Amino acid sequence: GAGQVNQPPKPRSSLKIEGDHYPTDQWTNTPDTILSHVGQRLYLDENHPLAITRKLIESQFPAPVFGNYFETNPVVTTTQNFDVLGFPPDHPGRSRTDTYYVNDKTVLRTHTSAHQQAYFQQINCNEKTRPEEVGYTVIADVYRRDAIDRSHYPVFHQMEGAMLWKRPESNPLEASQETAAKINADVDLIPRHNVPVEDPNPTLHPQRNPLQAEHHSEEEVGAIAAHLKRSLERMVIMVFTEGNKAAAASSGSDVELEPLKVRWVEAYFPFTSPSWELEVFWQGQWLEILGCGVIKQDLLINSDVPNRVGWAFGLGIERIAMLLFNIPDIRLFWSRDERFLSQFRAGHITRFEPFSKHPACYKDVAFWLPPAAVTGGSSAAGGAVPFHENDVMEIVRGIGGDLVEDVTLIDEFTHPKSGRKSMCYRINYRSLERTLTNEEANEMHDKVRSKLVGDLGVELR
Ligand code: FA5
Ligand code: MG
Repeated sequence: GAGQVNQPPKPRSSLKIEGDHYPTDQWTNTPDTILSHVGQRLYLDENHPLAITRKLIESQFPAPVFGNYFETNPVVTTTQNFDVLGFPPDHPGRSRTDTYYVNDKTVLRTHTSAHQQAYFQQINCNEKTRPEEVGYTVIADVYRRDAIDRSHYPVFHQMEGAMLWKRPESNPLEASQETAAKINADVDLIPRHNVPVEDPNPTLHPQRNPLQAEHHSEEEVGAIAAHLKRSLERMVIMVFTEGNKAAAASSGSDVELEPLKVRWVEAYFPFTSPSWELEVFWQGQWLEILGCGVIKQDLLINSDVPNRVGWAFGLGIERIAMLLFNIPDIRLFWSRDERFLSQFRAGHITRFEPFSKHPACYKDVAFWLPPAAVTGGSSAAGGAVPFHENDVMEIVRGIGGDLVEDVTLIDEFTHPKSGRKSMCYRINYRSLERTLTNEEANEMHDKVRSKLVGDLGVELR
């Protein structure tokens, strides 16, 4: 009943994850609802759409140049997830509002980049036995406190990929023409395509997308960027073509298919420069599917491969699978419903047939922030906690779980006299599997309301 919510959660002295016990502390913010997703390895379940998508992408990054790997344990150190990659101490990604901490030194990885250093070291270790393997892909489950909507889920899957080239041992900058020529020869090996791609910005921009001038020449970076972009464009075009073939087959006639629209956008990551994101136009909007760039040389130097240069990318597998199978809601990937699972078979790309959509149930909650709270800050352990929207998301997720389709801020204002701030969120309660009763939705909503008061100190309006 609703009474339960006001009881403080049982303090846990340790968290058990993949068989290991981790002591908790004031940084711990990983709830059991999140831990229940650990170890499912959906990407190995060969008839699951995430596994089918993994195989398809891996086929674009084949042996002997690439090894295709996976990482089952999501627990990594803050060093691996942030420090090694050059995240500054005040980067918002480090905050407890964005990341699930196991304790102050350990997190659930927020991206597969947490394994970059280990895979670069592996390339170095394998130099004698497998010198031709200079690239890799690695797929894993990743965890983020994030918004709630149809393309965001707190647990999702990323595939990281990277490829390195060897430079001359001495004066690599002086011999950069040679390195660039070698990389350009590899660019020519990637088949061309004729899909127009929007790419309005120059490869390098002195402020927004700088060259690592102390390490790289413009020729080298131009060649690496060309290889990176052509490899990823080809992968996306292949995925989209497979999806369109499936669409044509399932409709049984030659329907007018929406042409593929792709664009490159400048981006920033602490561990690449220059950096980009690739977006695909899907169902009326631009959907970001991956981030990538030229690997920071300092990271390669610290990972036992100082004499190599290269690129890396990280993509959201669910985002690609949604395009491929036409899956409309990211929650479906976790469904055990046979009406979902029975539609997919290893090696086959088919269009998802939605089962009847159950009615939405919208409930609003409006509240005043506590007088001291300000928005937009990041919370540090121990100190006064500023209001952060992700805390609202986490409360809703903890109570509604997969019965919540999305949460949107519909109103926000500051009272002219008191200066207090009011927020109104609209929660859409909708099950993928059945019709929710209004009583059920009300019960969840009441719990959300009291937990907002209890945990965030807001005043309901
Ligand atoms: C990263 O995570 C970088 N590590 C990517 C990278 C790797 C850059 C290597 C450079 C070199 P980003 O936070 O943008 O970047 O996430 C990458 C992709 O994960 C996004 O493009 C998107 O496809 C997917 N993604 C991000 N958040 C979510 C979410 N909550 N639910 C589902 N997919 C998501
Ligand atoms: Mg991004």
